[in-house]
Amino acid sequence: MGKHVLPELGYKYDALEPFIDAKTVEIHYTKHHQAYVDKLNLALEKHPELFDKEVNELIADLNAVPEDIRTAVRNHGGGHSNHSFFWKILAKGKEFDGEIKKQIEEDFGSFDKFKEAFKNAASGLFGSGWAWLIWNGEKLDIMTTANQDSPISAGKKYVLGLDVWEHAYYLKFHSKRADYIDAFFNVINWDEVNECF
Ligand code: MN3
Repeated sequence: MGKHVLPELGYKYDALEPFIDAKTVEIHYTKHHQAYVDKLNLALEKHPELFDKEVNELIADLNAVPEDIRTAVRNHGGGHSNHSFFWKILAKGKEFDGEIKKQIEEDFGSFDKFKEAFKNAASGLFGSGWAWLIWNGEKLDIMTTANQDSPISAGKKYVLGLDVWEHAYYLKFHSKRADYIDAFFNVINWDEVNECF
């Protein structure tokens, strides 16, 4: 498949305003995400046969990645994969509906209880990382990962994820991660989450 490239964002930088500001989306996408792509490609040049694999294949089995680039693939491959998913599940004005709504209400009791649990996990995560809604085939659950680690590397399937690195919110929200998490709940693309689910 060749070198990894930044995926299409699919919307304008200001599409998530006022919840997530245009400048943050622009820098996050064109600088941070691009850097993960570039550094992943740089690492893979040492083992060019690995360019045949999709990024999610690489991070699904990190032990199969040569030791000299394993950490780079974990960090930058994880970063590329996580952000590619993250952009897809953001949109304004999507209704909370469908199968995911039923499952969230079944597993958490109500949307508000789910939101509270997700928010607690995301705001309580020490340092940089991600909060995830995981589907194990029977039940939804919340987990967090540090840095750019992906649940895929732990054999888990996610349907929703939130980047809680400071670069995702600091321009607008400064140190108020909880406010950023509240804002995120206004721009979840539930259509896409239902697709993943
Ligand atoms: Mn990020």
